[in-house]
Amino acid sequence: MATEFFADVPDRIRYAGLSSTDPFSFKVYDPDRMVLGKRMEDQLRIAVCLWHSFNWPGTDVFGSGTFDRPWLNDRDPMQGARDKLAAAFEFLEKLGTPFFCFHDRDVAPEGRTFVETRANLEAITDDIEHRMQRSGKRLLWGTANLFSHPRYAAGAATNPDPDVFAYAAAQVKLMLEVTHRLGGANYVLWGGREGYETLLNTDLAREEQQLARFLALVAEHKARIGFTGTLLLEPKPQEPTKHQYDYDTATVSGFLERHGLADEYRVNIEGNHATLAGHSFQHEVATALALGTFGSIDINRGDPQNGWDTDQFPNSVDELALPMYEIFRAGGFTTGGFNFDTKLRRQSLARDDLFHAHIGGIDTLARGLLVAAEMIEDGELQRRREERYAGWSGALGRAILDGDRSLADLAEAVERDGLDPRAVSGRQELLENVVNQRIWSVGEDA
Ligand code: XLS
Ligand code: NI
Ligand code: NI
Repeated sequence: MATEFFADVPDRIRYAGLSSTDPFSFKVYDPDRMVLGKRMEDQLRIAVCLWHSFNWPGTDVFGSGTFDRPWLNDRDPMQGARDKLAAAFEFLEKLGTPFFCFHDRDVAPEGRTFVETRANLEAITDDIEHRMQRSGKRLLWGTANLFSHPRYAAGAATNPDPDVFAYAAAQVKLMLEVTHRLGGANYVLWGGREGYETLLNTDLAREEQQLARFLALVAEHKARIGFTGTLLLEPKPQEPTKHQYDYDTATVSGFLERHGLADEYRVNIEGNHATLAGHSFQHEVATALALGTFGSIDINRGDPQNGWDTDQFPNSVDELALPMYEIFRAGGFTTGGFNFDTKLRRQSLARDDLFHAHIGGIDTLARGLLVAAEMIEDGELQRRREERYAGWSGALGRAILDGDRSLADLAEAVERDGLDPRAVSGRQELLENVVNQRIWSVGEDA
């Protein structure tokens, strides 16, 4: 495919400001604008995903693909893979964002044997490497697809058959090496089928041990090859399995502690997975930060009217302002970033729809960042939160936390000092007003 695929899209999507009427321009995302001491581009670290955006034909459970993705129908799958990369890099260069993410199977087809599959991936990796060198694009993370092929129907690491465990290990070893070779900033493991359909045929304790062993092997191999990126687990409560083991951030963090893996892994939090787990996106981010496991974000949203992973592009600053406040008040990303793990709607079948979706999502993130920065810089939320806990800096609070008071000591103090604490206002509505005021006022200057 020598010709441009997105021929109707300008060579570069540029910042044009809120008054621009050009749909192929950013209204808020201004890569060089300094926010909280860094360029906006370096704060947001935006990635495009090669699965939903380039390897998915727009199928749903009732119907076939609607999208115009000619490379998916090539009779020579390696030629199709190369054309797909050409289109993806054209997209990345025109969009102008720095990163991309992919699974092994997004970029290279399976062969008849594992040896052939490996050769395919290695050949395509050469191609990716050249394209990265030419374009300056970087790999936010790589991952292995351990869920699509029928061999993984009963899980990968948690499969009842150790041969499947071995196969998954071979696949992750290779993809970790590819990610290392391409200078990936992270490596992700999403436990797509690490879970169960029915407890009638499932040994929970055994499967937990298998999963822990697998993750320990991955961490060992990471050290062996000298990969310095971060290993990330991506929590999700269900879908495709009825119940997935990596249910949410708290579950994953507990699992890591239990198996001595807490220093090796962090989490990749996905907006829509948070809501599927019955949490808010802010809750998942805040929990990861509180537990010291925050790593990266798959940015998307669900639909409040249904309960599955609709992977829609983010479009609400109101929804993103608070999760972003959590991330940036904690200092922002280190190796992580915002990966657009997002799907177009099945009717969005024009080639340029992929641009409009990303442009809108990126502008929403940019605006969310500005709101978060405002809330961090003016410090009102932080000050009010600190005031709420001020008692813990006093003599009694410190003595309790330092372990200097027993239950009996405390009971004695209550009687001796006549303690009679009264409830104080949590000020929720006032705090919500503070947030809304920032959401409404940021950008007024633009
Ligand atoms: C699926 C997951 C998947 C991971 C990568 O729900 O979000 O896309 O991010 O395997
Ligand atoms: Ni994801
Ligand atoms: Ni998802």
